[in-house]
Amino acid sequence: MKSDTLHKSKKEAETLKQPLVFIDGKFYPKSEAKVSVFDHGLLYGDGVFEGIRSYNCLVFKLKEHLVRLYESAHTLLLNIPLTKEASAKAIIETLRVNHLRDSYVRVIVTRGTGDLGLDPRKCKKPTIIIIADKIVLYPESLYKNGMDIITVPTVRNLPEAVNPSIKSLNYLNNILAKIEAVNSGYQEALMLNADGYVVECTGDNIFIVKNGILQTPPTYLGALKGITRQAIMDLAVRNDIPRQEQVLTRHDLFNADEAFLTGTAAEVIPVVKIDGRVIGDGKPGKMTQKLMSAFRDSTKKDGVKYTV
Ligand code: PXG
Repeated sequence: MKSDTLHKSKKEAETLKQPLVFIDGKFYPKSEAKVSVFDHGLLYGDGVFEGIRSYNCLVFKLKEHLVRLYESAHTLLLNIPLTKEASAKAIIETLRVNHLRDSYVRVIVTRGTGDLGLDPRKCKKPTIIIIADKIVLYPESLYKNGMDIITVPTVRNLPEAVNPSIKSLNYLNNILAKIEAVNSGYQEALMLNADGYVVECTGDNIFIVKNGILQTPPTYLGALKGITRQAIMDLAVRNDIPRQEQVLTRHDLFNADEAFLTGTAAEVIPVVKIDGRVIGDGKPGKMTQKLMSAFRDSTKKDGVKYTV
């Protein structure tokens, strides 16, 4: 009996130390945070998600992330049973209960529990999950020295099939590309569309600098409308940097003066080699460094404040 009690209190203590995960309005310790095996998010990847960062108690671009989440869900005819305001409150509450000043928040909305069979009408209520944790995607040295990336054979999903603007739970297209890069000894994959134009990487948008002009592929070619991508475009405006959306080929990339990737998880990371071709002088470029620093400054100032 005694050891049972001891065991229980030890377990309780361990449970208390765990991160708390929001599921459908309640908080559960990580080990208890579970969804049904009949959830269509698991069975079919039927759902949407967002990755959001907070910096020193400021949630970066919260409104923009929520707009994209609700737009992705709208296209899937997935009715999120919370207003955007209520979702924002739930995100902030998740950060607060976990006492996280700097965090990576994953918001997931699945079609919900149904049965076997694709028909989404079987799922009566979407599942809403919010995880607040930390994420370190790449080592600091890559931010200092730049990345070496490779083009992979898997092309980005056709916008006419699964539009890459939908941030859906179905990330196999990106995962296949990531596997191909990793199998070849690279950390990140450059993805082309079915016409051979550059679109993006597996979890990041791509930019180049050519003759002082900042360029990124238009999203209609098949890229996600990245929130960090837009933040960089806005910073370019504020810093009088000429910028444009431009259809780009690998040749354009190989002959760029600078290149970098942007994403919530990766933030802004320089690229110094693509498919063995050295970009510029092989070091993170001046404009890249300027934008990296402007981006870092903006994460310290812009955002929705919370207290822990
Ligand atoms: N393209 C794709 C395909 C993405 O998944 C971005 C671009 C950048 O978008 P934002 O809005 O974040 O600037 C993303 C988002 C990961 C991870 O673990 C990556 C993303 C999201 C969540 C997790 O690598 N990238």
